[in-house]
Amino acid sequence: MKNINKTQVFLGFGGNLDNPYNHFCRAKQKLAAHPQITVVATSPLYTTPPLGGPTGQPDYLNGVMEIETGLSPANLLQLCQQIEAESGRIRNERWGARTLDIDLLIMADITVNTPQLTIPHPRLQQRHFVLLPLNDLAPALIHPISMKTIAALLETLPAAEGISLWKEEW
Ligand code: A4P
Ligand code: MG
Repeated sequence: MKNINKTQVFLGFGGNLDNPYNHFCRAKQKLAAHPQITVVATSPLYTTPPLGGPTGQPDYLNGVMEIETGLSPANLLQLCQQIEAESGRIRNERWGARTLDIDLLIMADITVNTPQLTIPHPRLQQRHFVLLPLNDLAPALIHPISMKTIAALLETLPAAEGISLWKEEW
């Protein structure tokens, strides 16, 4: 049986190189096959204009996945980074174009503040490309620091520009 000591986790997916949809699907298969992970749900996917980073990079594909896991935050980060590396991701500049980025957005009410890992993800409340798909999955989820729901955080942002629904299911 999978998952003794389950923690509910929301992972943010992003990518804008080399057909990111394929990388998302392969990453989902790898996560689902892991003995300590159950994939619970996936959000619709959105195309989103790049935020920050070098000018001229392609639009992103963004989505969110809900999982349950018995892995620690550090071990889950390590696994996500291994999956990113297997997708051919090369890290050269911050916020630069990438095949696959997997961020740990929220892990139940766990907070982590180490040089390698901050949970909840420190920028999630500023970003449509995170909050829109997270709101599709879990509008009533409470952010464990602001204590606001995802729906309430989304309402505080100005209207989204340039984001469009790309695919409902994956
Ligand atoms: N790290 C710390 N906390 C976390 C966490 N909660 N989840 C560390 C994942 N990683 C975390 O990340 C840099 C380091 O952050 C990691 O080594 C890890 O130890 P990275 O994935 O190597 O690089 P990055 O993603 O470029 O950096 P960063 O600062 O995490 O960027 P963001 O904030 O994730 O933003 N525009 C659109 N439209 N869509 C996007 O998906 N993504 C970014 C990246 C910028 N613009 C975007 C998008
Ligand atoms: Mg990242």
